[in-house]
Amino acid sequence: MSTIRSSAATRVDGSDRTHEQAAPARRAAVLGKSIGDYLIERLGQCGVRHVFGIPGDYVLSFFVKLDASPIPVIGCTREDSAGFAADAYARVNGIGAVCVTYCVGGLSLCNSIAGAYAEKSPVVVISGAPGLRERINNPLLHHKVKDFRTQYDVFRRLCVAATDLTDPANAFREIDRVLEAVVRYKRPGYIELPRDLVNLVPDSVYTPKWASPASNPDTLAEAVAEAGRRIAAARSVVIIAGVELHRFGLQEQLLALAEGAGIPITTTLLGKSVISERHPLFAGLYEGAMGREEVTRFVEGSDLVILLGAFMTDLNMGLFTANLDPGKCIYATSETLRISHHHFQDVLLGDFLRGLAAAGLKVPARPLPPRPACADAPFELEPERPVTIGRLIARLNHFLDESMVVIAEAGDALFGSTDLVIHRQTEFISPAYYTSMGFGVPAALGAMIARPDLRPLVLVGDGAFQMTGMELSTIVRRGLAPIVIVLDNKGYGTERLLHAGDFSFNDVQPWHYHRLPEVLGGGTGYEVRSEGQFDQALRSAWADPRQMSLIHAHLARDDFSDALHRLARRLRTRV
Ligand SMILES: Cc1ncc(C[n+]2csc(CCOP(=O)(O)OP(=O)(O)O)c2C)c(N)n1
Ligand SMILES: [Mg+2]
Repeated sequence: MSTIRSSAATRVDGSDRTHEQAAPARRAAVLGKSIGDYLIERLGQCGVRHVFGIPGDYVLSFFVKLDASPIPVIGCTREDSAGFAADAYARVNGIGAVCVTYCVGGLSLCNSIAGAYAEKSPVVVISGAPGLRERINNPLLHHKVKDFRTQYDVFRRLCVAATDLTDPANAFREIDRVLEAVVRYKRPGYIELPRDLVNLVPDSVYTPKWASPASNPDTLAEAVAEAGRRIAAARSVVIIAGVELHRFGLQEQLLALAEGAGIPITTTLLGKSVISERHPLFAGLYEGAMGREEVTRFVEGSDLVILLGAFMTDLNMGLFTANLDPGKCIYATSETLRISHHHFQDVLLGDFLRGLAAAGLKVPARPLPPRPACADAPFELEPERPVTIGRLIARLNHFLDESMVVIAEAGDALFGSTDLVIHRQTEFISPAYYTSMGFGVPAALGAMIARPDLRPLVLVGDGAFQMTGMELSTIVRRGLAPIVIVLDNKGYGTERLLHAGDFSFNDVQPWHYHRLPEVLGGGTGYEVRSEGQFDQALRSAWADPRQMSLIHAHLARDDFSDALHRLARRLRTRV
């Protein structure tokens, strides 16, 4: 029996295969397998190696099956956290999964899965449900909301594909349809599994078909030729690289094109770290008028801007202050290809990149914009000076190394870290478009389960930490060792800056965050107020890779990063 190749696993092991191709067809017929076993087998073939979640009676028999399978369950403290963990796992591993019980678990997942949809993270959601035989005469079973389809109706809206398995005869086909869409579109998919179907063996024979998307060769050739002519004719060319290059595993193709032709690369905020920020062609983070002026001028003054896998979101494009004339843009994503005002269909992003890289293009060299001052300037520690977000980031710039992954929460953790210099690809994980608070700590769990060799450095605001920071409990239980920095500015700093006035709704209870390890039964806490203390804590945390470190950094209530000041200036007029 041939098997579906794990497209996710290929990227993790560093091979040059991309995620763009869906797994190839498995032709052997399936007979005598239960629906639960089939789902587990297909998850594994798609590259899922762990499932995050919390059990419940409607999903218990499937959990028991998972427990006996090569795909262990990583139990979490809350379902939304499990969703964030699965999302980060998917970003690192190529695909992730979360498994919960009906409605009380599933509906708690909505926000995390909405974020995964918005930011293209391929997460498979599996929910238990009342058995089909239990539903006759519409009884009031526990966890039911309105009718038995309520949760399915919600997830249909949040996912690229959804199924509530109500007919054993087509269950295998439905499972494949959802998984295929998740792999192909890099968006979440939903599979609702009634509890009396888990061990049921359908009596029909099923022959899997797994369609692989392909470019139309003539359209591809025309698109590559037109783009090639424009690149060859331009005097100044720049690439804006977006997050899809990471999701589809196309970083090598990007580098082949950029290095071959000598084209400088900027990235969007969501695409930050899609290439190493130490690469000689890296020209900075492009965020329209919200970003650094030198980078904005460099991009907007170019004759030709090549946007690759970039979402035109408000935060990516500096609240739409980006000044990009479509007439001088090539805009290629997994969903669309536009060269100036010409639109092309049926051209895969990877094929387009490979075609351009093979065209032997060369563009005139030009000086790149200077890097942010804090990236290269030596950091002069001022031991007595109170910690500020700007100086904390500058210190971290000299601390990051190849083994670390930076996870930045929504809030000034994200905006401040736009000035971090990321050494490698995939090293910066953040909900930089959907910007849900609560992502950071659970994401550290997900990233470490996916890649135990990576050490997350989590930057999280005090407000966000109070939402899902208790996922540290799972981190301690599993003996994982992220370094978590709680940026304690005594409340919702971002909101404070957006609207003049001192409102108590922006305050949070000041916790003794550094004392949490005592409650959790593991890890070390550090409380820091000065640069000297921060430096010491960072060094001790780094030297202790066996357990979680929690650094509680006191900041002034009115301390904000430069990037947040720039954002607030733009946004204040709207809120
Ligand atoms: C789940 C969620 N609720 C509310 C918001 C709106 N919001 C954006 S930033 C922010 C404040 C964040 O506070 P904190 O985590 O302490 O970070 P800081 O802004 O202080 O750096 C809020 C409430 C959000 N983005 N996500
Ligand atoms: Mg705060």
